[in-house]
Amino acid sequence: MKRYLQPINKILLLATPVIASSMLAASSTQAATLGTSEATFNIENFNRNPLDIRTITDAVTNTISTDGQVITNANANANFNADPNALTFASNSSTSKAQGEGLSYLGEGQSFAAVLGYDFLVQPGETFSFDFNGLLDLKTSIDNPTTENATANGLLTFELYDSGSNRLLDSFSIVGSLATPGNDDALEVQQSGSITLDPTQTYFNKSFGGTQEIAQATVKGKYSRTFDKSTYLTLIESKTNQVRVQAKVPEPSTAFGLVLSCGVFTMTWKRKHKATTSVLTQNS
Ligand SMILES: [Ca+2]
Repeated sequence: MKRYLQPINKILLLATPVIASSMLAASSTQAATLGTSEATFNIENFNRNPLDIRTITDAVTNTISTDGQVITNANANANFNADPNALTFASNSSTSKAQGEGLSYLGEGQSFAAVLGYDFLVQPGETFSFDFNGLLDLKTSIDNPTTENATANGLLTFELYDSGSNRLLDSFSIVGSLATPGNDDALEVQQSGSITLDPTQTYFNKSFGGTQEIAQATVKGKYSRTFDKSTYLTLIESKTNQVRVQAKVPEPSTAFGLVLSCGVFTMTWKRKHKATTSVLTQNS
């Protein structure tokens, strides 16, 4: 990781909120689909300040409709407030939603938000610590499993690296996925030994199977690790949320004919991107 010589005096770094949305409407109104994937994360009570900070946001939507109505929204926000004389905290959120109605359409949304803190300095025998809380919330809903499907995926993670060696020291992640219909459903939490979750304020809720599915995780916890030598630490926290809803006409020949008809086929692609760094890692 890049080392910066001058410590932060006071910086509030806001990634420009990004919003991508698209909507296509056509004649028919039939069965409906819905997919949402949301994540928020807050980090506070840092006992050390970073020497540099970054925030990243990104959002993308894609809609296609040949016979139906589809709406997608993707939003991302991130901020990091580093102040040696006050509270240092970071927070960010990411939301992707898609809903459709009709016989033939596709809607996709993807959002990404991240905060990065570079070079927290910890002296020999000292402890680096912070508190965190966050949630990951996925939902899918369809009416007709033979013609419709909805998926929602989310990944919320933070990692601590030794800035000098780039070695991963600790990590925490919540991974969720829903496929409706389908069995590709999951909600998993992984954490390394320096991370403690508060059991009284950590909840998991999942409902897999059927035409409406849910995967939700609410977490509150603490990171704390003591170092036996002088160490610079880098914190990278990020979240990616993706949704997709789709419906298709049962007869492939009919759908193919519609796609080939340019007068009926419409497509939009909107992308808004704002990043304060080029070091953007994004699931695809
Ligand atoms: Ca499922």
